[in-house]
Amino acid sequence: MTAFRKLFGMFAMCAIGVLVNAQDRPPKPEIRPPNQDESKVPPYSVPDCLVGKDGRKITKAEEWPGQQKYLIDLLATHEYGYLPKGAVDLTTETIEEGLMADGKTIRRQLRMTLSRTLPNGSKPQIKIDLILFLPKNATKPVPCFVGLNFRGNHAMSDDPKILLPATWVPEDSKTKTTDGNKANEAGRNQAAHRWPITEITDRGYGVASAYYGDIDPDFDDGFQNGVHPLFPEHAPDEAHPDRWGSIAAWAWGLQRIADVLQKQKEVRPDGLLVVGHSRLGKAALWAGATDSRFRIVYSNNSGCGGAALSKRVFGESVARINTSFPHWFCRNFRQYNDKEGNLPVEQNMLIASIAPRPVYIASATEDLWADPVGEYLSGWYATETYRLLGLEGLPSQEMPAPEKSVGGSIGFHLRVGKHDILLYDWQKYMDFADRHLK
Ligand code: GTR
Repeated sequence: MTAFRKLFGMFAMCAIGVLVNAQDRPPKPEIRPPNQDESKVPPYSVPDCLVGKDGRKITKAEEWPGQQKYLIDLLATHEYGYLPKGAVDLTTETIEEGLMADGKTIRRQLRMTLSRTLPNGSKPQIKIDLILFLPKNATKPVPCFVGLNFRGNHAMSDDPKILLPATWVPEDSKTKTTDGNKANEAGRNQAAHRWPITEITDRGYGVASAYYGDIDPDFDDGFQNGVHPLFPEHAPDEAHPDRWGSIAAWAWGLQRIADVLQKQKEVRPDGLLVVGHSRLGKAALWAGATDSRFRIVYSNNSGCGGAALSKRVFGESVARINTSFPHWFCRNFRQYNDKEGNLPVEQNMLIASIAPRPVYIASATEDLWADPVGEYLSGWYATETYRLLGLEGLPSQEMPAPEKSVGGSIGFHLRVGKHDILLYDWQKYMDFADRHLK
């Protein structure tokens, strides 16, 4: 065969490949271009968190628990999907413990094994590596922040003792992974700016984290890995469009971590503070809404599907998030792609569903993709619920100036800068916890 014919053959094969592939794949949906111009926000109305199933507005605090359950059911059905009901066997072993270089923080690494005997006799299991940092000099159990991390526990600090995740990690500039989605040493310390560990333990708090990929690797594989094999009877499919996606799976994982932390003698069992940044902020909100053991809930730049109102269609939209991340929400949520007006739920309901527990929303000035105004407004539109319960939410409909922390049982600040979680945010989170845990 001449070189020309070889080349032509290869070209023809590629062209056929492209054609076959194009036929296999559903046509790419047209998504509205993202809007980041306040004057182009469409007219919208925010659902009233206090209007019940029967259309009546509740006016008494005693009616709240029923209404709260109703809101959570709506959010599960249309957006996040229900968590599985079945219990798992959970064992924990301490695999490493020591003192951090600061000389005042204890580092404890725990391996959680979650398993479940299925009707067919098989016993799938997964492992989650939990890392816990505690103030060495604490004289009594401490409140403890708990939040998942994006790239592995070893990315939280330069501490060489912190173990690398054994599970799938993305190959990107932050994991510095080049060899088959395996974490390596180069990823150590890459996210340390997000975890000011010594500053946290200095203020008398613990902080616990696990790599979110240990719970559910963040790619669309039809729910084959992570915690999903433990619950085959709860697999999302066309007939069950209200079953969990990955955000709910991460939330479920946070709840299993709470099971473990409540048994650590240095941790105040009533002092678990769930926190998360961005997609993990969405997970923290859903974990907090569905599990009242989380005493305070923190959303850091959680944006669309987190604290930001969907109906403003500002920055990331429902269609865009469902297209980029088809595995995050339940299937029902896709009905609202470019039809936010039809949504029976809104993110103020998510914030309200946490009441009467305190909740804090943090945004950043340059993080327009996450819609800071929409994040603030969901807190504002949840404020009436807190007031019904005799608590203060946010002070007004007007978003405060940057770097001014406001609110009562709903807190808010707008940090100057980019999409991130920084020491400034943590300082406000600890101030808020100081106030509410007294
Ligand atoms: C973006 C996504 C956001 C947010 C962010 C993150 O790509 O559009 O919703 O979750 O990722 O998690 O960093």
